[in-house]
Amino acid sequence: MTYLKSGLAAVALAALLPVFALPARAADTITVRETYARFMPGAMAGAAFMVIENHGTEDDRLVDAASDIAQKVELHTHKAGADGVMQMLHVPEGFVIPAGGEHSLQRGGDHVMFMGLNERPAEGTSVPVTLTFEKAGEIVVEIPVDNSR
Ligand SMILES: [Cu+2]
Repeated sequence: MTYLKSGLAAVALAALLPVFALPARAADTITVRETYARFMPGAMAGAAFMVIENHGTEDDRLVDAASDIAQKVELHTHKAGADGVMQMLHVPEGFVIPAGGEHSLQRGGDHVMFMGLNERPAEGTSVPVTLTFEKAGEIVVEIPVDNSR
């Protein structure tokens, strides 16, 4: 019983600590929904998609993404090159999330790119990703792996 209690206390503490570490504004202004990630066979890379809502009164900007699952994580977009072929581009300045609005990361458009996967995440699991916003700070999201989308 003592073991169970201390175990629960440890779990509760672990659950609370990251929340305290986050700026309060993150939870107040930014909400992330409809997350999913795809990891295609044959490539040690993948991408994550989501809708980011900004409930604040000022525009914010997604400026970085990080995860332990890959050696490199970047904010990317798709753009037609001079030859009309769609190319992926790194967007170091990130994506504006308009005040009172939302911005979608979606197939064929803006996305979070994972390069150099440490191992391929299994279908049905989830991958932790830390999103960094210019004003709201860091938000950790668990993104479900769904290769069927
Ligand atoms: Cu990409």
